[in-house]
Formats: sequence, C-alpha cells, structure tokens
Amino acid sequence: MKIKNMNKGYLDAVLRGETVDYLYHFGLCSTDECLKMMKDIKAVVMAGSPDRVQRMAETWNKKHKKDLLFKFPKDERFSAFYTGDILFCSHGMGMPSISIALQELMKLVYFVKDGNLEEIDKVMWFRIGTSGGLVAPGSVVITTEALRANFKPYRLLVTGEEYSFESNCPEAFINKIIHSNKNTKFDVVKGKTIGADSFYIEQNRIDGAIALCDEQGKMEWLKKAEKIGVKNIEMESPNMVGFLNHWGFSHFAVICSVIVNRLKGDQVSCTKEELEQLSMNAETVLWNFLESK
Ligand code: R2B
Ligand code: URA
Repeated sequence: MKIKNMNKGYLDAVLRGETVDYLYHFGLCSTDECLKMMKDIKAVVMAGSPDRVQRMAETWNKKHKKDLLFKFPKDERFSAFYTGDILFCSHGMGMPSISIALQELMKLVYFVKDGNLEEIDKVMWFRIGTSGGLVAPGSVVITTEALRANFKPYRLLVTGEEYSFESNCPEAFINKIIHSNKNTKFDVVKGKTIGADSFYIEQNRIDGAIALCDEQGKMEWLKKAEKIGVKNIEMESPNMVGFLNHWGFSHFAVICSVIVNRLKGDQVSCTKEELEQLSMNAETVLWNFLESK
C-alpha cells in the first residue's frame, strides 16, 4: 500500500480529539455528527460548477433510489452533496480554487474513515470536466499525466522555495475506466493533459483582451504539446493529480470532454445545448465505470 498520512502530527491529534479541525470552506468541522453519515464514502466526484455537481448528485440519487441527498451547510465557495456513498463537490475554476477544496476533502475523508489508511486508499477521486483539445470536440480524454503550460509537473512555493509534485495518474485504474467504456458513441482516449493557470494567456489563446503570443507562437506550443502526447488543455488537473499523489492515492482520474479543437481555433462557439451535450460525454464515462463495478 502506497498511501501515507502526510500530515500525521496534526491530523491524528484531531482524531484523538485534542483539537478540532474546521473545514472552513464547507462549513463543517471534525466533530460534526454529519461526518458519521459519510463513513461508507466510496468516491469523491468533483466538477467545476455547482449546477453540474447538483445535477450529477441528483442523477446518482435517482439511479440508486437513495433517500438521502445531503447538502453541505456552506455553499458560497463550493457546493457539495452526499448521496449513495458518493460525495459530489464543485471546485470552481483554476488550481488555487481546486487546491482548497481538495485539502479539505482529503481531511474529511481521513476523518470519516477514522484514519484507516487501507480504507482511505479505496476511495476513488474523479474530476469530471470540460477542456480544449488536440482531438475532436465530443471526445473524452482520460489524463495519463497532468502538466503545467511549460510541460512540467505542478509546483508550489513553500517558504519561498519551489516544491514539485508528482504528475502521473494511476494507469491500472485508468485502464479499468477505458475498459468499461468500450461501447460509447464517442471516442474515449488516454493522453497527457495540460492544466494552465489561465484560460487565455497560458493556454496561448489569441482571442483575449490581452494576447501575449501570436498565431505562430500558439501553433508552435500546440504542436509541441501534441508531439509529447498531450490530448487536452484545462485548468485544474496538475494540482489534483499532484495532491492525490502526495498521499499516494491509487484510484483517481481526470475525465474531460473536449469542447473545442484548439488546432482549429480558440473560440468556444457551441450553444448552451451543444455544450451540455458535449459535457455529458464525460459524465457518461463516469456512470459507465461506476455501474460496471
Ligand atoms: C475547464 O473549463 C474551465 C474554464 O472555462 C476551467 O475550470 C477548466 O479547467
Ligand atoms: N476549458 C479550458 O480550460 N480550456 C478550453 O479551451 C475549454 C475549456
């Protein structure tokens, strides 16, 4: 077992009741009775928007005819719903945002599983999202490695010095997801993902209010990405993958629908209905996998 409590001193003091931990952005704390309700948690499903996670939670709730659909008390930062042993949670846009949700959700999972690492390791983590692609819109990309816009792994400054995280995703787990999605009407592919720190500048779009590269620079960057096996571009995966690898989780995946082919342009011009249809493909991949289990 690879998983390890990477902040043992603090988290175990919470479990022993020596201190209370506030999951501030969710309006919960480690002594809340409602944590007990989540002791059988099997998966955490994250997506950018609150509406999307609510819809997904309701879909899962109906599919499994569960009575309970519990909404976390505080929702002005993130929306979270627990039903049928799955926690559905929004993460907002970008790595600073998802990093906050992840830190608190990883603590939550540790507390509800009472620090049992074997049980914690069984919990599956998913990001269901949208992305720009180097493949056709409608395709779903499952991330094999999540890199920043400079093709390097996620990093943060710790006491002013760069700390780098691991960027690979668990291959065996990803292969199981692919296997359970053999009969989809759309393509499901594996590939590297770039998680950029902005939608416009770091994704080298030239349709922003500020464009810092030209068509040639953009195409060179996209071609370089394509050459090393990048299939899509979004804004959260390097953080998610880096944090979950830091603990050594073995079951996580970033599953994103492609909504624009960046080799053909920058604008996301699809209608709301088309966007919903494209986004739904990534959800279908998740449902197919969960139902195969
Ligand atoms: C995909 O879509 C969002 C930007 O529109 C961002 O959160 C992402 O990763
Ligand atoms: N999300 C992104 O971050 N980039 C895109 O091009 C589309 C969705």
